Amino acid sequence: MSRTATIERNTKETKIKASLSIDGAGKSEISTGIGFFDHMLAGFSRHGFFDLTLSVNGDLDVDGHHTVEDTGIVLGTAIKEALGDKAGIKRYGSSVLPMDDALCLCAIDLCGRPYFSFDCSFPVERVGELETQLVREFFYAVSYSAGMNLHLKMLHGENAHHMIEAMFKAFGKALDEACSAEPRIEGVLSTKGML
Ligand SMILES: [Mn+2]
Repeated sequence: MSRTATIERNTKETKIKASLSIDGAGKSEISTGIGFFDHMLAGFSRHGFFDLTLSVNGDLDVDGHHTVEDTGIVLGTAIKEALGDKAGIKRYGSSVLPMDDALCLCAIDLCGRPYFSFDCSFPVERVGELETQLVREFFYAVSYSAGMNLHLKMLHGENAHHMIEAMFKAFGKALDEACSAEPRIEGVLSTKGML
């Protein structure tokens, strides 16, 4: 059974098409109109071994908010759809990822309930065309759309490019672990019997 999802979402603010394969090779084709955001999503894909095709046409004449938030909604929805009933997966995943001065912790529980914790403040307002305050909006949208507990904590960081990149890569690696198979599990890993 292939763990893939294709999502199309159109509003007056954004038009988004996305295809995600959980069991990929880390290949991506990403165009959001925000170069630095593309670079971050490619890092998520590469280091989590997710194949991701993503085309976003958003109202960047307003600002980047709708584009980044709606991309998070679509990615979270794709993760949820692709995972299906989550039988046989580890469910929990975590990563502490360094990138030079930056050190980011990411912990995930694919429990079906959204919970979001974000402990990070950036030293600058934007990196390239991406407003740094939108990073939180993106991951918040991913967490509630996928129905996951998501904790992100910057343990150290000075350079915002490194900090954000470490965060996206840590998220990719933690999610890869949470989605991966655990052969000792029969059914889903929950005493309730469902995730
Ligand atoms: Mn970089």
